Amino acid sequence: MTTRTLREYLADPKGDGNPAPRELASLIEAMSDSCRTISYLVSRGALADVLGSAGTGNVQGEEQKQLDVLANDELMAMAKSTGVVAAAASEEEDDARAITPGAPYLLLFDPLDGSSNIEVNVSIGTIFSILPAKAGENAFLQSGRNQAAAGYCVYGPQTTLVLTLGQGVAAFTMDPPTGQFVQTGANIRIPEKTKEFAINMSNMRHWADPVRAYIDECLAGDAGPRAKNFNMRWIASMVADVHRVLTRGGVFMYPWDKREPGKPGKLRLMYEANPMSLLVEQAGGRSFDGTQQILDIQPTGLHQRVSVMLGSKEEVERLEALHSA
Ligand code: AHM
Ligand code: MG
Repeated sequence: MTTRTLREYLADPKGDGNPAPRELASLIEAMSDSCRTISYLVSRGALADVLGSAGTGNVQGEEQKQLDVLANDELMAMAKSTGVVAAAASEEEDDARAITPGAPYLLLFDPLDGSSNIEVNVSIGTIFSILPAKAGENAFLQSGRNQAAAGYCVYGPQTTLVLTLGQGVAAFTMDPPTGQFVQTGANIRIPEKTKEFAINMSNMRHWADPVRAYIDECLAGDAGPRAKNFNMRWIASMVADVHRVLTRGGVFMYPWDKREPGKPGKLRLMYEANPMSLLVEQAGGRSFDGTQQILDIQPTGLHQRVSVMLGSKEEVERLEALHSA
């Protein structure tokens, strides 16, 4: 395995001698610096007195944890310090913030995904999406295909940054003694076939028929139409569940359900589903919202929600077939 640092990777990501665009590389490096800071806070937990509620709510009506707020503040300060972010948007803030007029990029993030896992010491992460800057109040409402880069950092047994610049997926593990992100994965590919699904089964009675049909097929095992036994995992941190899918295959779902029929799903398009979908597609997988590929969605709102089914190609294609039956 290569021992390139993230900086060395960004100097030649395709191995053809050409560096990533300079301002994009500086933003991604700054993002990795913030992830190191957040990782440190997460790892100290109660010792740093950062666990528990912040006593506030976000635009989604969700309770904010202290770490949600600290991670958000860290990333907003970073966006300002780089000088290459025209505006930034966060799951934790109602509106996008104007940062550096005329700068080339828009930055979107979920500062700490999987917040319900903070207190129980289970993996959580930061998800980010970088779009080219545009003028006007709808500058952020670009389809996921426009992303210049996307990635996440998972704070688990290791702190791992997974990144795409739109030409393959690479992974970098933070080396605690030095704080350096060192490349530990190149050209990551999701296995096309899999026997593992991830969905919150407690919502089964609320699912739409095609999702129910798909899970019924999986549960039927080798006697059923899929003729194989499936395993199930649900971490309840999208970052950690998607990291497993990228690592060993599988399908991750948070589909629309009947609990609140007017709500398209739980997860957010711009800073959760889009960056994860770009990573998954770049790794040879697919991502679907029940109607179309997630990256093809024309966004209508910064915090819009979306139904998510993503991962191994064969499984997502089966879900697509069931949705068009
Ligand atoms: P969050 O951004 O408020 O943390 O919510 C998103 C998380 C995802 O990481 C995860 O897949 C999902 O919510 C878990 O939801 P549930 O608790 O319904 O299983
Ligand atoms: Mg979140």
